[in-house]
Amino acid sequence: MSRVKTLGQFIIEKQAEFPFSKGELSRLLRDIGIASKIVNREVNKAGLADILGDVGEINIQGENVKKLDVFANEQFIAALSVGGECCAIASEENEHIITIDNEMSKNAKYVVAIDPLDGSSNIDVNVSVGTIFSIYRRTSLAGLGTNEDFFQRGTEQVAAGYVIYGSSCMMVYTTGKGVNGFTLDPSIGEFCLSHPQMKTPKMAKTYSINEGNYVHFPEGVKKYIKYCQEEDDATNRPYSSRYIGSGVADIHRNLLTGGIYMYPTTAKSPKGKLRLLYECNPLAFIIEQAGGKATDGTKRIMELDISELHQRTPLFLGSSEMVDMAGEYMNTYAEVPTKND
Ligand code: AHM
Ligand code: MG
Repeated sequence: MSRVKTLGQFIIEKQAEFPFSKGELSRLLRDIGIASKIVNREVNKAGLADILGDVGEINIQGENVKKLDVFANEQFIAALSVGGECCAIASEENEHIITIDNEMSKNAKYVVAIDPLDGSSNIDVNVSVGTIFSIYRRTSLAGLGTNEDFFQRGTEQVAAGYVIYGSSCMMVYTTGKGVNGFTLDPSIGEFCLSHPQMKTPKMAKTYSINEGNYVHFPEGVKKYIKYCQEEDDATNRPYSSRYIGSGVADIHRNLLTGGIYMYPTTAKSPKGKLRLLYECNPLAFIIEQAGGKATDGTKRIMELDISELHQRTPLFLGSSEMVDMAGEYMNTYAEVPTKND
């Protein structure tokens, strides 16, 4: 008897726990899993661009070679459009929502927000990238999905997850009952349950932030970084700095081993860089379900109001005691103006 449990089997088992469930959410998760396998296949070929053809060229199969983030966006939109469970998609790649105008989807229950390829500046250098997704129940009654369907707090998420295209490909998701991770076994083409009920340590010694922006950070962040760097045996400091610039990869590492990821306000991004709808809320849902925390420095990410699809927010996410400590620094130095030191 095989002890391997595939993503498909796991989803069906979970669905059976809800006797009145019609399986729409299960099918939606399955569709996202299928699209991510196709994206993974292309990400794995990224280094072969010179052989297979550069972006904009016609490759040896006679196909137009597309940028991977465009390709990923198209794959997820296609997968979500045919399933009939989703009536609208909000994507980082599209200014406006994409409504799915067919008979089945018009009355679908769910909307999906997605960052199809996060960390895309890392593709050309063979560093892990990821997909982030978030699923809400629509608030409009029927017909085409609307912007308002997406203007819900993160606490209303029905499910959220990410896929990391790394040294192995993993899908990590939650439906609000813990977090489970599945690793793609390329030999059978299936995501297999490898990390059941993931928990993140409450305290750790890794901080992740783009310190190149240091001079423009709020005073509280500067002081917290200095705290992380001080020598103190009792609290295991100095901490280690780990930042690769691919949010899913940095956050996945910190989820497994503990740590804090920060993207505060900077001069270039005075409201923060990351997007609330399809980056921060889903990542916050996952980290909270794993026992961690996510704030904008003071307020819980999942309780922030949203009025724009591409709204940005600062993000402090990870081990609960580290996020609390960073929040204390933010509070203490809230009134101090940022100075270039
Ligand atoms: P993207 O969605 O355009 O890829 O931007 C999001 C990414 C995150 O994955 C990453 O943590 C961050 O932006 C890196 O930004 P920076 O290069 O400013 O440090
Ligand atoms: Mg992104």
